[in-house]
Amino acid sequence: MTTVTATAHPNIALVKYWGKRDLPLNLPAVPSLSLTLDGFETRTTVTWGADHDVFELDGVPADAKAAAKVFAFLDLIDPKRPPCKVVSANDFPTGAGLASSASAFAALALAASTARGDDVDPTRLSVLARQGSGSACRSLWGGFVEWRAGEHPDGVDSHGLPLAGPDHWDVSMVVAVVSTAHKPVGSTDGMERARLTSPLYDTWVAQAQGDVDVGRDAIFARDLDGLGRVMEASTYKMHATMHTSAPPLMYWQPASLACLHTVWALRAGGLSAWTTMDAGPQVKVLCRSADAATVADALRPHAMAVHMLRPGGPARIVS
Ligand code: 2P0
Repeated sequence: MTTVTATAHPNIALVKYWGKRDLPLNLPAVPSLSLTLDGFETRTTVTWGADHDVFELDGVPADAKAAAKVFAFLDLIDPKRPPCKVVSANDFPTGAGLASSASAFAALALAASTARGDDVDPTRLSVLARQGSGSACRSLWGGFVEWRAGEHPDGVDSHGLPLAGPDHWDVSMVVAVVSTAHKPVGSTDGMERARLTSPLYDTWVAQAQGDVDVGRDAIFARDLDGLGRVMEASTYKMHATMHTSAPPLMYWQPASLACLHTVWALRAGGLSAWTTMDAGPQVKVLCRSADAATVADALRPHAMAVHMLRPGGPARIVS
């Protein structure tokens, strides 16, 4: 019996992942770029060899669906594994569009593989974490990460690649939390709905590689306006595939829209601040760290909570 605790941070996509070419393996239809964030964290303890399978999430026994997902993931690591105990906690809202599944499966991949005594090379763990939740493959690394779509049918070339560490660029992501309700439609179902029904889906897929190429160059050049422009373009093309799905899928709430217009008004006044949204109502704003407090003050009247987050580090073992 071995017990290991690992932590990982969520990541927010700068160029988005939305759509799968292989559902069971979480192989993406599009490449993506992300920023791993400090401040929010998942902490997961795995005991490899327990009396029976147990999964506790945020201090209580997890529901059957979440538990089944976690134990199926441990079966990928070892189909003949012993019963395991997994205790995981997020210090931010779970399942509300704040990338909790990304940090969750990155921390779980690292803790469980270490507890089993496996090789914990981050690229190998990234391939593994992707099978738990696609975006988790980007949370093994800190800073700016690319996830290439890959070509192999088994997904061996579909994993994160570190582009630049957290100290590369002094930017912040200001996160306006407008609702902590669990999302009504999960990302996997939303992506499939868009793939199967949105008339915009093929255009979305066709333009993604170009957006990643522009975004990567902007990251290397520390060009905030360039990165912000392509991040907003990717964000609203992705949401357009959701809005034009049948039935339509809209994660936005009235407060989300108020936040977007607030940021665009700041930008009209000369501040370089750029919006993004994921599969939930929260609004995230990329800006220089020196401008984060100004952005946060402007968003506060519309939000339940506002967080100013800097680039974060990689998933790591803590004990
Ligand atoms: C992203 N999202 O790139 C995009 C933008 C949400 C919108 O990755 O089905 O939880 O487990 O692979 O990774 C959320 O999707 O989905 C996500 P699965 P995941 O961050």
